[in-house]
Amino acid sequence: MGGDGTPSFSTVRLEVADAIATLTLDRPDALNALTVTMRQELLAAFRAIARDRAVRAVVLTGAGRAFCAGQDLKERLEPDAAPLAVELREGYNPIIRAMRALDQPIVGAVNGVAAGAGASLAFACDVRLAAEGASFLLAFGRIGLVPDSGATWFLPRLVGTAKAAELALLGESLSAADAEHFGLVARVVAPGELAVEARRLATRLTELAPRALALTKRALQRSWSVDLDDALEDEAYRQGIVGTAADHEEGLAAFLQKRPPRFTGE
Ligand code: LHQ
Repeated sequence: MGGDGTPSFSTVRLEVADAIATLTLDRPDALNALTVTMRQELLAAFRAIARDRAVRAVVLTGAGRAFCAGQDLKERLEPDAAPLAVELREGYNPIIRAMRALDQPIVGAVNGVAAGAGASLAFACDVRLAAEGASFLLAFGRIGLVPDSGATWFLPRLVGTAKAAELALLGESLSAADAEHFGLVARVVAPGELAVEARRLATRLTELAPRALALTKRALQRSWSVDLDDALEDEAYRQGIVGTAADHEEGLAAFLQKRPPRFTGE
């Protein structure tokens, strides 16, 4: 535990400042490949963020030259490695679920290669920025596996079915520029600018009404499994919740008084 109450870990770094939690995958020598410990710490970090009402936005990034190279393949060779289905059900899937269930929006700052389950982690973020030179690699097929950790769900929704099939089946590297072209990342920035730009984006998110953001995140997610009628009703339901909240009143007052709103999450 850090001095400010923020938990400390050995393979991920969690720093909270100015309502932003910055979560850094931190095994740079192995391109931030995911070990059992790292997955446990990553999940614990997301759970700590979920409990911290002071955090209004999250930045997920990697230390060193990679975002994340996916499963640590060396660890897979250890005699006590769990079967793959168990690793997924108990190790990976809870992380993806925690990211999607998180009220606070997650900005993925993809600083370098995002491969295998590392790409899935990037896909599970709400908004992605990439550094020039970053890339996405559906590396699963190269080692005789199928895409996992949500990749088959996120990818067609992010880039369309045709491009998703090409990326998933061929497993070729997608450059940051192409990722922007296909809508996989919001913007590509110079490597030296990525952290600043991600923070700037996160700061903008911290200035918005937290409950409205959380409900927007859920509504977008839910939209994939409902028809238009259901989505219209769902929007009305959610608007009924945030429409009676103090933050909506504050938003209206700020508009009329021509000043920036001060949202409290109430
Ligand atoms: C690594 C890794 C790595 C360990 C680089 N592990 N050390 C799988 C199984 C279980 C359950 C759930 O789901 C999954 C999902 C998956 O994630 S499957 C996909 C796993 N990931 C990959 O197949 C990617 C493997 N890595 C690569 O293809 C390359 O390293 C990339 C393209 C990412 C980067 O290439 P380079 O820039 O040329 O770097 P490098 O290959 O030289 O790697 C640098 C170091 O990082 C090196 O270590 P060393 O000690 O030799 O310097 C690599 O061994 C290590 N590393 N990825 N996944």
